[in-house]
Amino acid sequence: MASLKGPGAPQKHDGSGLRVAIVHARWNTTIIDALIAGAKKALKAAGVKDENIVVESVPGSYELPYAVQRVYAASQVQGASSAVAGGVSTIASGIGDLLGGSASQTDLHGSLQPKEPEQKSIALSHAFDAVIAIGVLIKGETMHFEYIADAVSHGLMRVQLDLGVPVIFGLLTVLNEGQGLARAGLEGGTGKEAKGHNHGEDWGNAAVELGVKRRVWA
Ligand code: DLZ
Repeated sequence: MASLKGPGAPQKHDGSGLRVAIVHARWNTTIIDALIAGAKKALKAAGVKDENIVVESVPGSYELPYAVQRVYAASQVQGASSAVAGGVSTIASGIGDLLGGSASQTDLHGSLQPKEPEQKSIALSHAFDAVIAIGVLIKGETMHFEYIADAVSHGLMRVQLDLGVPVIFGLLTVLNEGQGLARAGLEGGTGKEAKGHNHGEDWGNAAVELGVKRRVWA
């Protein structure tokens, strides 16, 4: 019998004109990586172009609301300046630089050299149509989990309402690693034997649906 859970049969939406950001935490990387892969798979299946999917990371889930806010704001500035310049332009510095991430590095002689920028090319046609925030919180022995889960949930809701951009809630709040692996399609292992539903795919589909509907609702 089909599961009663879930968003029902997937709706079909054309994502070919959308720009989507994925902002993810790095804690619990194995699970995170699978969720990102699932989200990207769904975005691409809906027609979102590779160059219009921008991925940015932060250390932990607690950092997600601020990072989503900044990543979206940076894309608004880029979108506006490219509109003034008359069309689509690209930069080769990566959105990390827009977040103040162009760190310096020390060379062999001890002097500080600017770090080579990552060569990510970002199409600057317009601001992101949706942002997917991905994090995995695993309950420990203290109240830490409850505080972060609550703060991040409220933070992400606030960001999407304040900015008027869909922020897809990709925060898993699980009681143990097994529950996280199962929700990333990694039940039973990380190889070919892996099974289970990857929730990242749902988040990719939700980003496309909301991105398209937002234009209609504007
Ligand atoms: C500190 C912490 C702990 C204990 N657990 C998690 C977790 O399960 N998942 C997660 O995404 N982040 C965790 N963090 C890190 C916090 O989210 C945050 O990065 C730090 O408290 C620094 O603000």
